[in-house]
Amino acid sequence: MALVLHSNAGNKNALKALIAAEYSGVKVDLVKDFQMGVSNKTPQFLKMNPLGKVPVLETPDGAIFESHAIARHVTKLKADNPLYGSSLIEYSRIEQWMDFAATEIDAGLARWLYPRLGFGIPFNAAMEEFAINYFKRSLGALNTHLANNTYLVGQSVTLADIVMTCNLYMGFSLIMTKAFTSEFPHVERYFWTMVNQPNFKKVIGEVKQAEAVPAVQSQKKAPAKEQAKPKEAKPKEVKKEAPPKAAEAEEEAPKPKPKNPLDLLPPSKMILDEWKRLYSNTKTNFREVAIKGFWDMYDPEGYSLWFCEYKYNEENTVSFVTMNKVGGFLQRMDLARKYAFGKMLVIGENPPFKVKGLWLFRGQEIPQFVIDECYDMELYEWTKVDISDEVQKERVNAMIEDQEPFEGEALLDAKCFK
Ligand SMILES: N[C@@H](CCC(=O)N[C@@H](CS)C(=O)NCC(=O)O)C(=O)O
Repeated sequence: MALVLHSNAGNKNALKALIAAEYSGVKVDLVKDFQMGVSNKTPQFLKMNPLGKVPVLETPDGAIFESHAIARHVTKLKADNPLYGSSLIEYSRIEQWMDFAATEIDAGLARWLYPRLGFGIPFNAAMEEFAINYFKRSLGALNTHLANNTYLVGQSVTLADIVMTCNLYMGFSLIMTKAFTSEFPHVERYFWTMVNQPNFKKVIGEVKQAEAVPAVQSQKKAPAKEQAKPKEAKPKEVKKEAPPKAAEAEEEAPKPKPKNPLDLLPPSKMILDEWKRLYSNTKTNFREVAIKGFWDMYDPEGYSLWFCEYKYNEENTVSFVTMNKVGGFLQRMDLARKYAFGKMLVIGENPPFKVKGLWLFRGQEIPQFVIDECYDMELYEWTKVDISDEVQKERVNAMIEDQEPFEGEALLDAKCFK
């Protein structure tokens, strides 16, 4: 019998096991046609979990409830699973962060979110203020840890990252707006990096950040459906008279995708793919072939060039964390592949490392959808290149070429977005 997970789809507690299963190569089937409030109240279900809560994992040896226990079980099915680290101290720290994710992040978030959604404790403004401050203290601690660590433990994804990200997911998608999370830039970077990992993306899909804190809704009778469908929940401000929708979102008819305004620009003589091909295929005489080819193709009316510089270079004290940060940025720029080319340099032999880059964008401005969708953009200072200035033009060349030394310093890393 295969492993069967009983839960509604998109439930952040069920996602933990499903993502762990992806990383571990374990097959876990999500039960079909699960109906929250019905399927989990049947006598058969209550035999598996007397509380009637999801998720529950049905195994050939019996059922397991509690999302962390389930995720641990799935992880342990793979011998020497790197999700559990590679030493006792790593294992213990993974457990530490899993507990932190449950007792600080999840519990802290629940004290803020649930009264607004009308679940459990009734809403009270003073209590909310206390809950937010308490939660911010936990997020602050997490942010401090992530300032110098790409992952919670060690140098790759562990079960702690899976659990933490799933708990943060409910917050990011339902109540933690950009205005709130910008106080915790390392948590932001961490969260968006995690949800964009292929094994996460496969399970969670596209994640959108809440645009507004949900309005206070009237108290629900049963305090149990709070997390029924965080994935489909509407993060937008709900009108007072509207029926509560956070947990039971209806299916919406798919809207036609609006055209990207960049596709409506007058055609350009510069074919971005041609430039990307030339860049990739030039192995020798880079200046004479690729750089010259770039300026021959460059269309200053259809495209613009931008320098960027990381605003918090003093924080770049660990080489691999800095390189991962830049790698995450390029991953998140994926949405702009049709409209952009970029070079990112990590500069210096010793910390703190400087991160500087050059970007070519379709149009005369940095595309608005890139600013809106890729939160890294605001971590950089952006300056439009003045191509009539030979000094700036030469700086463009040096960046495209990964010229070393760059501005008198060695390069630790150079990454290309193409
Ligand atoms: N600590 C449990 C929490 C489980 C939980 O609260 N599940 C909610 C949905 S996410 C539920 O099933 N509520 C239904 C109910 O309370 O009847 C875990 O991590 O699995």
